[in-house]
Amino acid sequence: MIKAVIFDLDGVLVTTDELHFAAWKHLAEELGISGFTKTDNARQRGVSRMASLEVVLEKTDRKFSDEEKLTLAEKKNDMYVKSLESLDKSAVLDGVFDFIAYLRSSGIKTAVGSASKNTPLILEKTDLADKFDAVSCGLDTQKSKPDPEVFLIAAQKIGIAPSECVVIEDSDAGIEAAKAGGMYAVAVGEAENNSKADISVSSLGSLYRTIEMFGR
Ligand code: B16
Ligand code: MG
Repeated sequence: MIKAVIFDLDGVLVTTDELHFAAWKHLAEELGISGFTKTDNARQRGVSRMASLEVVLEKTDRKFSDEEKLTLAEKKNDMYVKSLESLDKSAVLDGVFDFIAYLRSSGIKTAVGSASKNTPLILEKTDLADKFDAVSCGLDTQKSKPDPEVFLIAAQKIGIAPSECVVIEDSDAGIEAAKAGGMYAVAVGEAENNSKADISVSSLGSLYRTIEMFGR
């Protein structure tokens, strides 16, 4: 029985994945790294800001102290937050508003489970802030995906057992986190080929049927 759906944010609800990529690419170029690609960026999906920075730094022989790494991560975040200034609800992915409305009218709880510490800002700017029963994000957690903490906190906030939650994710780390937390995992977008997911869909549009399949 499915009683809640927990949405990842970046790449599932909104298109901010493109903005993360642009900011990391910019930082990489400033560090003299020219070949920072979408393939590198795919490994940053769902993981924390500091873990994402390591993906960039793997591409240079230069060594950085922990303090310098914090400064670099802050610099990337400043660029990223600047790029969020013009964000509005046009960044919300196709089918999201309709799917959330469907879930809520069916009595299924909704939550966000995102690694991003910018989650409240993004939800506010995209008109999604009042669409969820709870939000769990990088501001709540000590460990990042693939650890299940962010999803377990979301489940706790809405008072639903993990075994009655479905997580929708676009990252391999997120699919792993959902399964480690004892939840159903639906892979979308970039994670579509992840074999650990219970179900893969190309878009949220096909999820109406998916929820029915899980036995509502
Ligand atoms: P921030 P999600 C994740 O969001 C992104 O996919 C990942 O690339 C990013 O490093 C992480 O948030 C932290 O974001 O720097 O804004 O705190 O996919 O878990 O919604
Ligand atoms: Mg994501």
